[in-house]
Amino acid sequence: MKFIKDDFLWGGATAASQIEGAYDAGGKTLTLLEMKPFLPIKDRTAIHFGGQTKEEMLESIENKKNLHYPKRFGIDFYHRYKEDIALFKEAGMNVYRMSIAWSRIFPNGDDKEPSKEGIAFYRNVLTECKKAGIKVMVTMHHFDTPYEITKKWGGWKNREVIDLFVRYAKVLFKEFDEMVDYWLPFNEINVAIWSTEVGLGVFESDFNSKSERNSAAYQGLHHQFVAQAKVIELGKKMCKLQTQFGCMVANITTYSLDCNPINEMENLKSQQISRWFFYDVVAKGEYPNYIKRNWKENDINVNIDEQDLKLLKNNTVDFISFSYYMSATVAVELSQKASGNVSMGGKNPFLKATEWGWQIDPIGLRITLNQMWDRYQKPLFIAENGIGVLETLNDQNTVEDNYRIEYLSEHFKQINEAIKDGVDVFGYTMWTPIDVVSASTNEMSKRYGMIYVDYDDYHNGTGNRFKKKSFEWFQNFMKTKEL
Ligand code: BGP
Repeated sequence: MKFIKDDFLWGGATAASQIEGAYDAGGKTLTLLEMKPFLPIKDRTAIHFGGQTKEEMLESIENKKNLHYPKRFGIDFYHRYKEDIALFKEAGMNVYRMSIAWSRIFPNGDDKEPSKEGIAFYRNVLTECKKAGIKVMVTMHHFDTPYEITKKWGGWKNREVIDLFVRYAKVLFKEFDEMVDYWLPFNEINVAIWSTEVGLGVFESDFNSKSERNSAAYQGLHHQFVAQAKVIELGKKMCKLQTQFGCMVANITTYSLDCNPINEMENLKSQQISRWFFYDVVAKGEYPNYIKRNWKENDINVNIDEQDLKLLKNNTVDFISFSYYMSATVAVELSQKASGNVSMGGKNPFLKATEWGWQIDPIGLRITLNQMWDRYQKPLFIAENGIGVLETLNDQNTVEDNYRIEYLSEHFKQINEAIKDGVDVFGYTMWTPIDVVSASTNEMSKRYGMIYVDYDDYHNGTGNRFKKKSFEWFQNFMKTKEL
């Protein structure tokens, strides 16, 4: 079967804090996640976002020796980007989604001038992509609020952080407009609600009650919505005409566990709160009523002024991007059992799962694309999709990752079907073209790449890159478009 859209963008996605390393080069400061030491994980299927408390993290940093911080080292893309971009080109990628680290541009949040070294590094990376004929989508914030902003302003719960972010975006537009095709102000903006540490640079242990915590999380999120709208407004003035601005939401598609209407209702509510709400605000420019009801019922208080609402309405996104790894099931009973703020949902007996319990569901991608197109009628982009696996190099210095080839090709087929259904989807970036440090587990050994990187969880290894079998498969797909 041949993929039907000729001008479709195919490539890979990475994030600064998981790939770059060189955590203090050019005056770069740390982010909260770069301060998290690696602690081996016992239960792979548990949700690890959030992880340690502020006290545990600070204590372990100050008092213990021999700790390792994987996100500070990444895979040393900072020094090896030329080699990596050459491999991306060789694979046939025509788009690369990367992120810029705020802490490389304004290491202290409010520096008088942006860092020259930071700007020079990204200029080199972007130039390399352009030379390789690869289009670029840049994420401005990928879980990496500088820790200086946490320390001085308390992270995104403070409204003043909006202006700091807009100032940062202004520098990016001024310096890089010519070399960037698509901008995403925030990665997985809904993560702010699941983990204030990851999404907002706010310690989870800063709160005394659930209502206080959730009010701060939604307040921080609102500040990010406003910041995104302001960045779009500014970008439309500063960037070349073809530049497009999108949102990025972590998409958890769910099904009702059975046909009991109370479970279907629970599923609808879960979809509204974990998924539609975020797209509704950035694509329609409105706060939907169901979220206001949810806030009222859960004693959540958010300050939103009239000016903010106007800004959101006038600066909606040009396109919608999302990550899609899995689907899950929802039932009233499961929600009651779920701890914390958000449930990742229950098991589906019809699906297989990865070692981390992520349920593989290619048809769910077609369903998702159709639902989103019906709801928003805006062009769609799949910003992340892939499979994390424990892998080792074999004697031939490769990995026979047939499971990844199957995962990718089954998802590609469902994108093809969605296009035939009439959905306007224009691109796909796999997570990831190259092994990087995992966002949620801090492990190197949760590998997603079609390129293997010789580092272990403690950054032992040569760092050398090796092509897996999926590299060749992807290369061939890009030439033939045969699935
Ligand atoms: C998304 C993030 C990525 C990424 C990916 C895989 O949530 O945007 O940064 O890492 O998920 O997750 P993980 O690395 O936790 O397996």
